[in-house]
Amino acid sequence: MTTPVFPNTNLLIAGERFPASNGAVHPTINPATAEKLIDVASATAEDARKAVDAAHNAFRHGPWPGLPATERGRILYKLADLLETHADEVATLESLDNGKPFFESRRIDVPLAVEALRYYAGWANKVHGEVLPVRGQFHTYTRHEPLGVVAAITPWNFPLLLSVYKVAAALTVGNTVVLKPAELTPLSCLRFGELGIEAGLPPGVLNILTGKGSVAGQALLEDPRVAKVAFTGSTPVGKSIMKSAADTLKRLSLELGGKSANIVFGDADLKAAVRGAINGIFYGKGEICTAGSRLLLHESIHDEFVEMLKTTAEGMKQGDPFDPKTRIGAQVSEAHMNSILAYIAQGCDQGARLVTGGERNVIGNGFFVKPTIFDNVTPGMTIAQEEIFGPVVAVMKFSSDDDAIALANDHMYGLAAGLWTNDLRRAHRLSARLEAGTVWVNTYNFYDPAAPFGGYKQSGFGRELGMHALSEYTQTKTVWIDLN
Ligand code: TAP
Repeated sequence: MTTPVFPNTNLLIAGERFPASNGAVHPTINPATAEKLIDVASATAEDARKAVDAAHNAFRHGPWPGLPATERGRILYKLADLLETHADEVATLESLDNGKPFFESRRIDVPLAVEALRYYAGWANKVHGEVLPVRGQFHTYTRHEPLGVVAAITPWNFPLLLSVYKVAAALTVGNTVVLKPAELTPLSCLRFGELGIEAGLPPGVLNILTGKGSVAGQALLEDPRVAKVAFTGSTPVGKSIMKSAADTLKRLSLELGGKSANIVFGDADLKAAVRGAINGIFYGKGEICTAGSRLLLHESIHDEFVEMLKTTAEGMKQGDPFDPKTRIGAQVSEAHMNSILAYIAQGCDQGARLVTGGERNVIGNGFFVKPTIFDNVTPGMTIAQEEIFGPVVAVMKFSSDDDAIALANDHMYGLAAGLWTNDLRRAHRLSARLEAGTVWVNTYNFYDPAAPFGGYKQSGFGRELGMHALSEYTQTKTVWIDLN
């Protein structure tokens, strides 16, 4: 493990560091050992107002929105380069704070964040308006203008990556940002803020407000100067954010929970599908919004598949995130581990068959839950309905395409789905019928900054990534000039 270099853990506001106005701090904990890492400033509502002051001032009076677009792009490219240079260090912070294997944060989280920055840096000078063919003697054109201050509120499962998605898209078109990372995992975002200053972001363009969502986050929602909230998190908090944002009519994008169906047909390449099912549920220790937590198996391959799944799950090394052999890390907190264990108990109580796992993995004091497979799950069971956000998969059987689609779609969430089949016609036909924002065919959990991502139904609305996300951070102005 690279020796951790902790970032400055004060708030980053207007390019300067401040403790919380009341001096409050909260500890961040290493989930793999239950030991404290470091104390981090816990922002008050007053601090949130100060951060919005800074972002608003930077938007109204600072150079950022009016910079030549190529120059904004250049600074974002520089930020990407700096993040790449410091990838070991930032990935170390991410794994220490979140408990995910270092090979995931180093090979996936940080490189994807770098790619997203470069992707949006490239868009900086490609967003422009149009001249309109209106009636009469007018020169009429549109401008795609930034919104102003964007509050980005992010969860603990991909602390850096989900923050960078929002920050990169918002900044490239000239907005300023107040980023409120999850209280449990603030370190990588604090380091990112430092790199932002080094890259040349003017003061106030990117402010980092660590602390509680119910205090600092809520204050951002209530501030009329915040034009937009970009939120990733749970569906219940997303709903409360929508209510709070209504008072000042903020624009919103909400990336919320999921209970995604990963569907394996009888004609699939079973070895590949097992790998996909394992990756679908155990990558990120199941703390992934797109987790393939409902595994639907065709009856013809069900028994064989469950056996293969069990053998693979039992062979996965769990433990120290910095051991290169580790494939499954520690759950983010003790409270979250206990919530997963409570869901497992409900699964047993409601009659699902526990195939493997089902208990805490006692490794020191870490918050480890063994990879868990439940078979004979029925759609009404709690483990088939609720997002567990842990390494727990619910296996269900189906007999026909219609049956599979009904099982998959009959759910309040619609974030993602997987299809495993060698029948191309079935793949297209069913992709169209699935009520999900992303459908993966013969792959799972694949992402790219060019591919838009977001939910159907109660998994939220708005899209991150791709060119589609840019319209979430701009507003269109029409200018009429009378030529007479
Ligand atoms: P939440 O509890 O919803 O928290 C997300 C963020 O919102 C945190 O920064 C949190 O701060 C803040 N927050 C909480 N209450 C708030 C309030 N009243 N006002 C403003 N901000 C508030 O989610 P989580 O437990 O961190 O993450 C897990 C959830 O995120 C899962 O449901 C998962 O599906 C979802 N998720 C979705 C996606 C996509 S892309 N759809 C991706 C990843 C995760 P605190 O840390 O202080 O609570």
